[in-house]
Amino acid sequence: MITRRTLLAGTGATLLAGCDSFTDNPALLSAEDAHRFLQRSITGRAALARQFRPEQRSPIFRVNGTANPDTPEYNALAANRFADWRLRVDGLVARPLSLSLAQIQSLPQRAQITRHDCVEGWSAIGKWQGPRLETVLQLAGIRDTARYIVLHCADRFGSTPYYESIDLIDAFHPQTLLAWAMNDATLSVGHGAPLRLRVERQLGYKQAKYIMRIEAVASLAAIGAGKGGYWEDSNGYEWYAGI
Ligand SMILES: Nc1nc2c(c(=O)[nH]1)N[C@H]1C(S)=C(S)[C@@H](COP(=O)(O)O)O[C@H]1N2
Ligand SMILES: [Mo]
Repeated sequence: MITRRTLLAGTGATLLAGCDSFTDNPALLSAEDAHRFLQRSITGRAALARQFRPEQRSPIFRVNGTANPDTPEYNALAANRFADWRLRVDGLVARPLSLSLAQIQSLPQRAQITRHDCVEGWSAIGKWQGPRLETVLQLAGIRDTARYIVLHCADRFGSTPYYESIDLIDAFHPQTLLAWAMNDATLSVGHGAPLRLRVERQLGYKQAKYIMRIEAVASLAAIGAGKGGYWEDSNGYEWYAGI
């Protein structure tokens, strides 16, 4: 009878060459160890970002990237205080949605005070409020073929609208919000009105402002140049910007 132990004993020398320990090669782990290995890897990404006290908020929170989309469509929406704006939720979902700001504000809410880190070398602490992205994705009935969530934004760089994407671990993270309020006030145009993403374990450029559409996809290949985001496609930024 070939047990796991005899199998490993027979092949161990070659299999283990170059490995400091069993855990260097997940393929050699028992089911229980493999489960623990996966659990540990996932726990890292599921961990909460640090949250701060109200008095730790930054007196000045810089506006970065687009400060105002300033397109005719956006200006018309802003002039009416976004009463006519709708968030589209589509792609790999059972029930495509078109949500008003009032509907988004009436969903269960979460608020958190977190630190934003921009790759350009500045950070700021602010309070964000909105429904969890997961709540909206469940409402739309996200399909099990979906692997990524793409955020399509109202502002353009040249002729290209800003876009970003995250995977489902980040999309379902408890601190991943569709924020419509910042520091207890309705989001300003500078900070992404009427709706922006907060994905707190990621760098600044993943925090998409001016969200118009959320698309669930199986692959990023057909989005922009295929690297998952505006800066990823145009400037070689890393798609995974976890911190
Ligand atoms: N739509 C859109 N989202 C965006 C950007 C942008 O230019 N357009 N800039 C990103 C970058 S690089 C940063 S640091 C943050 C800045 O957010 P803030 O203006 O609220 O500080 O938004 C991110 N999200
Ligand atoms: Mo940034």
